[in-house]
Amino acid sequence: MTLNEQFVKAIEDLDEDKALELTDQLMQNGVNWMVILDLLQTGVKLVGNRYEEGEYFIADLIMSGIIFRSVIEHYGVIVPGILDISLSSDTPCMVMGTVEGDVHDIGKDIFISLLAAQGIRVIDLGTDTSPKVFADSIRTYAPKVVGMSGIMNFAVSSMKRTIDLICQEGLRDQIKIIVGGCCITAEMAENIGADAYSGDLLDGSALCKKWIFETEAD
Ligand code: B12
Repeated sequence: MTLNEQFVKAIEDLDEDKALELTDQLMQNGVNWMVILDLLQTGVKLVGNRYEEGEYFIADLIMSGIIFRSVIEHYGVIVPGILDISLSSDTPCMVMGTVEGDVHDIGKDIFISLLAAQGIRVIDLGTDTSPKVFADSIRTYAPKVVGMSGIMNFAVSSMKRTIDLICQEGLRDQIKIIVGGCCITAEMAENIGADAYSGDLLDGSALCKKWIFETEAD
């Protein structure tokens, strides 16, 4: 079995110690963190499959989330706690949340870390974020961009309700909206009225950066 396969298996088997040990080896071999992220996602998908098959339970899903975070933190990608306050309040900002009904936040947090690393102040609205909280946050923080994350199948309808409310409240012209997460595709994003979808964190963060600094220059 290759090192990559062993790593995926350690995630699937929920063996945190092994996963961290293999993370060190992958890092020593100079493996890029985006590759590690892909491997992690493969591993948690296998955990999800075993959950669907009735072999794993909720506690196992929770454990897979814990291992995911601990590997990423071990690698030094997520910097918990300093995201909102590390940049001054006149730094251009965006707001970002997991949409109503959905509590999955690992993808959102990684995206926020990446944005923060590029000098973008990100207001994290957390999980299960109602359309009203999104709309209120636009009035409160005047962001250039609103980001929405969703992983449950139903999350796309939460995204739509959120965008509809933003339009009804006359706030749509002030912002760009990017959506992501495995509940949604580019076509769906267009249908619900988002400006962009990105399945790729680097492309997504580059787009946010472009939007924020383009509108800054206007
Ligand atoms: C860990 C996990 C949990 C943890 C979450 C911990 C946490 N803090 O997030 C807990 C235990 C809480 C959980 C709960 C539940 N879960 Co769950 N969970 C998972 C699991 C195993 C991994 C998810 C994950 O973190 N993936 C890794 C991250 C990094 O991936 P990601 O979020 O997709 O993000 C990536 C991209 O999508 C993108 N991205 C994400 N957001 C955004 C936003 C933007 C703007 C951009 C540009 C990009 C972007 O960037 C990331 C990196 O590429 C998945 C399995 C799977 N196949 O994914 C099931 C899974 C998602 N869960 C599932 C289910 C059924 C549930 C529960 C209903 C279980 C239950 N009976 O209670 C609850 C739902 C709770 C709720 N209402 O939300 C199903 C969902 C079915 C569906 N599609 O609707 C899955 C697919 C498992 C399965 N195969 O059955 N879960």
